[in-house]
Amino acid sequence: MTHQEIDQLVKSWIVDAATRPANPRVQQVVLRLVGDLCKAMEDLDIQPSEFWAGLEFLTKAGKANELGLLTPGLGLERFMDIRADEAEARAGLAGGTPRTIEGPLYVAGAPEAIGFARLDDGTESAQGELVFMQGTVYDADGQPLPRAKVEVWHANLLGNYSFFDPTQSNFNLRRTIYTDLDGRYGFQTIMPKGYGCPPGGSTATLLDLLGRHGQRPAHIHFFVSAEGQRKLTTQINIDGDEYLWDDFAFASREGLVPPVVRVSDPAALAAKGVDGPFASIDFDFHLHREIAAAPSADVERLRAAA
Ligand code: MBD
Ligand code: FE
Repeated sequence: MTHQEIDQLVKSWIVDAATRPANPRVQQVVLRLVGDLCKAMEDLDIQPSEFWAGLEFLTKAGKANELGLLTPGLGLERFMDIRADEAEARAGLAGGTPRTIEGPLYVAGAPEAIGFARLDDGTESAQGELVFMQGTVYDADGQPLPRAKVEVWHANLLGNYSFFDPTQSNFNLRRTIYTDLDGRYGFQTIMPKGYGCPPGGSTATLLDLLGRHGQRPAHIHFFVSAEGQRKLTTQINIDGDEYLWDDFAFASREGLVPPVVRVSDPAALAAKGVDGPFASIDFDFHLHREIAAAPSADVERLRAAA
């Protein structure tokens, strides 16, 4: 069949078959996606057994709650970031801390603190590297933002996230920190390890067929929000990780790899009240002011809430 014939046929199913007013946006999107799929089936001569294998793959991925993992793995979450960056540039917004993907592992409702929090529950203190991370949240004019909301979450030493990993305590390595009156936030935690897609899962199986790995470099996630500012979704990567520029989720970006400073000077340890060396990471967040000309940066999606 020609693409034109396919378009006509798909329109007859999706549009002409309607007997009641349709939701126009849903109709538009479904018409396009079904048409594009039929064209791919025709062009690639996709056989029925292949079609059903694909459907069964998605069914299994959905049942295992892996569609939110497949999305970054196929680059689609990165693609939405690229489009958001382009929309902001068209609206005249430039500079600011780069965004990068949320990923599937945020949990709402983390314990709140003002200024400073400890993220880890101490269970991995003996094996993990102690980390202090701190900085200031600024608006587009370079003014510090008091009481900005900094939501932070990261993996443990096994690359696993609390809630999704039921062996961890509630909200381990997750906090909501409001900046102090100088716009500063800070936290103590343990150095995360990189994440790997669950072995044997749908995402890992597909990546294997594509000749790809399913590893992420060690990273720390953030949502940063404040009154009148566009919500920032971002991450920092831990410098030196072997996957730093080889992330299966394509989320590494210039500007999101702050230096990690190793501190062992006795006076500096004493000032922190710790008895061993630690890693220190300074990182400031620069937000954009909210403007109507750019699509909302506050992305709606179903998120876990513990
Ligand atoms: C993660 O920790 C993550 O951040 C992403 C994007 C995908 C899988 C695991
Ligand atoms: Fe992550």
